[in-house]
Amino acid sequence: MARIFSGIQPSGQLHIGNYLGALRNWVREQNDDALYCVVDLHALTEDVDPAEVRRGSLELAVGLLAVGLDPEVCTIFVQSHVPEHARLSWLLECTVTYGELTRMTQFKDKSKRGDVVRGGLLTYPVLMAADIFLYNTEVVPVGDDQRQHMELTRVLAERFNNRFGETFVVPEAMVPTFAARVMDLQDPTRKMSKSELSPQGTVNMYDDADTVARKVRRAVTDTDGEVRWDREGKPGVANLLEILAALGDEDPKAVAERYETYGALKDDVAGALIEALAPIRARRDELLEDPAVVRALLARGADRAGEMASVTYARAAAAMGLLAP
Ligand code: ATP
Ligand code: LTN
Repeated sequence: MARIFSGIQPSGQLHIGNYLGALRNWVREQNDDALYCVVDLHALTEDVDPAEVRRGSLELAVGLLAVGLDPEVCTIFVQSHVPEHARLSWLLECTVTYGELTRMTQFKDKSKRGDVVRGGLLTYPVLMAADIFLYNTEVVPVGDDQRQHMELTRVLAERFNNRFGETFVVPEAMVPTFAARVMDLQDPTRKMSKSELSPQGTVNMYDDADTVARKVRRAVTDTDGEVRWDREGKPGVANLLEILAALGDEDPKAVAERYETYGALKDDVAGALIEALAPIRARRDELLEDPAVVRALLARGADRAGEMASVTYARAAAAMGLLAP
């Protein structure tokens, strides 16, 4: 069984892009060698309210359980509970170059948005690499937007191994074929995102049925009127087709053939989303009634993760010449 690791930030609300691009695959791939992490340190790279981060971390852990991760099968934990993430990140910062970091498109996009650009936003992908290396990860299930970060991660592993001796496993990204980049329903040229404020263009995981139906009905399409899967030429329609295809494990081209009108397509997209999200919302409501259970489970997850992480960190520190304590 391959060692699997992935992470998600506790900033903002979970949306169907997170679900189709990442979480659904986390659930499918979970095994007792899989670790899933609430990356709270990554959330600090943008302007955040401390109370929101705290609340968001627990709520996100609840969300991971609600989508179907089973803590008896995989390990679920919070990044800051395992101090080796930040410690290994520093070692790796001393191997990455400034040019490599400033070339990252996510850094370029996000640094344009705010009025200050903090160091953590620049070094964000290095912390992500540390997350991955600590557990000798082989496979990282992520959405399409993380491809560039994964490429840098592989470069850092190879560079470290060449310079300091075989230390890290070189990981592979696992990106779904369809719905790996779910687009904003109001602006289908932009990815659906937690941090971009586009409430009408974003279907949140816990939206009720009426809200989901309204957002899908108002989704931007085009004036051509033909249902066809064409990501470049018809991004709005292609996005709806991919959402429906992913939910039914089908090919979007085959799905397109079944529809004559945008209206019928939208009805079915809304229906499929409502059906998929309802049980998740119900489980989340149940879990929120007893947060102490979730916290206990996160503590157990951090213990398990910490044991592995300390071994890899010690190996990397020794390889770079740090004197053992
Ligand atoms: P941000 O708004 O800060 O970019 P986000 O919504 O991308 O946040 P993350 O925590 O960064 O959320 O990502 C969690 C996982 O969800 C990642 O694997 C990411 O690739 C995936 N993901 C995020 N947005 C989408 C999307 N629109 N379509 C498909 N996958 C996505
Ligand atoms: N950068 C990722 C979140 C993330 C991650 C990771 C994903 C942080 N550490 C390790 C996979 C593996 C994002 O989705 N924005």
